[in-house]
Amino acid sequence: MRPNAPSAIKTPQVRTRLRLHAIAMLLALGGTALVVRAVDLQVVRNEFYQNQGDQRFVRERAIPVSRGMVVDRNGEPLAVSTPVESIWAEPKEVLAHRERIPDLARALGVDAVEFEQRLAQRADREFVYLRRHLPPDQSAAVLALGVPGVNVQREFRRYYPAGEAMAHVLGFTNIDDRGQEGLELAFDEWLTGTPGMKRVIQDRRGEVVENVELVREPQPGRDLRLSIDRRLQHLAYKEIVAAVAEHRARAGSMVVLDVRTGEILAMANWPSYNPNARGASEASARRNRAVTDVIEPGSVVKVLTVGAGLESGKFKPETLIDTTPGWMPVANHVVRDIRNFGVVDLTRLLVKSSNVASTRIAQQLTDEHLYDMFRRFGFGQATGCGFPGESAGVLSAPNRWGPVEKATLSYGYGLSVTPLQLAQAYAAIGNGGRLRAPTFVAGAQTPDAAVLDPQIARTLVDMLTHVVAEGSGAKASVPNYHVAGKTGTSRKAMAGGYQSRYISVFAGLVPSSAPRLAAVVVIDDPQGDAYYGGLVAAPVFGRVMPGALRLLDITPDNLDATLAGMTPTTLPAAAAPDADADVHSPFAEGVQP
Ligand code: 59J
Repeated sequence: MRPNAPSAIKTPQVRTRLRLHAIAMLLALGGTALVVRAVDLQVVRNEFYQNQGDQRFVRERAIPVSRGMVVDRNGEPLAVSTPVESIWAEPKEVLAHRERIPDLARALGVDAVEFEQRLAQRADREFVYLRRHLPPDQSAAVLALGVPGVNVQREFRRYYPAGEAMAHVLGFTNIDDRGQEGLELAFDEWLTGTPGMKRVIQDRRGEVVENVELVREPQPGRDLRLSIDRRLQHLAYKEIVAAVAEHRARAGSMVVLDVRTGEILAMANWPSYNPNARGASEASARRNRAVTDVIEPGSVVKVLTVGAGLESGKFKPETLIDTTPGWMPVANHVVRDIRNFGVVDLTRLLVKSSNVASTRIAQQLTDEHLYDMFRRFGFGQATGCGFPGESAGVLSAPNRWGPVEKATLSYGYGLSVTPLQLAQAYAAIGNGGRLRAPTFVAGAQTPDAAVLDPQIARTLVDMLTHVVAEGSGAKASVPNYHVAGKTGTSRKAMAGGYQSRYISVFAGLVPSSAPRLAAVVVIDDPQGDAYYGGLVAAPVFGRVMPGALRLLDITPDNLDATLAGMTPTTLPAAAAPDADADVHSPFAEGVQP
């Protein structure tokens, strides 16, 4: 201790004062810090913390709405949304309880390490799905773990009770229940509705503590009633599957229309897929071929050529056409029949399916008239049924024709049509010459257009009745009903010309006396011994229609005379049986030009 430094000598009083001073200084400093901190929290960073608090506790939550049901014309379900549960999480919250992750991963059926990585990558998000579309009991097991930040959300999954039979027409939805294909896509807005929105207070586990307000009223999706008859659809699908299998064909389609309304009663295709487990299916199996795929129709369009001939006034039903010797040159081309049919009237033209006679009619018509006839019956234009991806087919304009194009068009080549277009055209013939856009919606009133004189339409139906009664369409016959129809067998055009591959077609109307149903059967590339339309496609019509007529309660027009004591009066007297009516006769080679 040094005497010359008295100031340094601290008395106990002085020491105490200093200590107090220091404490006061510290307190003052601390106070300042607190004030600064408070200002920081309450003023400077107020917004940030308020948001954080709000984010944790006040949330906007969607009020899920279910997608509308699709039902058949009788109200039978075709597409229904079943409730499922999706597990979601706030990644930060879960990561804050890392020790629970292995249990959680096990309950979710995922690898724990990958699961944690995934959460970490999405740590800045507030909402991450862990598993979607779980049955309620499974999601309950996950929730029972009580892991903070793990929540459940009600969602809907589409189920298609008619399975493969209806798959192409309905299409499907994605995991968010939005339409992706088919009618699910075409009517997506109608079916979807609008989810509601509410503001809620929830605790840290995501449980709703309080509903604060309704932000938006939920608008549930609306139901859609289709024109399809589910029972008839199953019948058509079953017979298409059977015919394709029997003839080892590549594909097959059938369309059944209500002649008077244009309603599509059935539309079936093979190959098909399971719409409830779509993952495994190939894209080619998912096409609604009846609407998206085109064929060269061949002979089934000859009835339009005959119709145009009658319209022209140059032909009457009994007008005779000489087809001898069964072929004819047209420019640098030869039009051939399978045999020499000799002299035929217009009914025989259809019964025998003479390419030569069709060509002779076409040669008497102007190009414009023939074109206009095909055009009026809907060829080359989408039908307006509204199906996504519908093909319009191709009908080239007369300024692009030469004599060969005109001739081949008259018996169904050089144009392409969908099975639905063919059915629409036949329905118009059956409907007294009034064409209607086909529709998938029950009770829809689509406008109709007069495209043919009703008298001529009636005459064509009667002629087509002979094709089934005495010609190549015999296997399309239906007990107790008169059937009108036409078979066709077209060689398939591919790179390198027309091949020894075929499309077998039948287009028909029933009952002939007052047609109610129009149906088209297309079997693509039958591989068996039989490939004629009369042997491959017509029998499908013959197997489906009895059930269809019964289901729709359509009165027979051909009851056994002993039962009903009546005979159809609208039909012309049956022609004498024809010695040429053998549809099994081997086809002469060398039909190609
Ligand atoms: C046919 C064609 C191809 C395209 C010919 C069918 C033509 C033609 C060039 C040979 C099989 C075959 C433009 S046949 O549908 O005439 O339905 O029960 O594919 O004629 O000129 O080996 N139909 N079919 N023709 N082409 N080009 C007959 C007929 C028809 C039947 C049978 C036997 C053809 C009675 C088809 C049926 O009416």
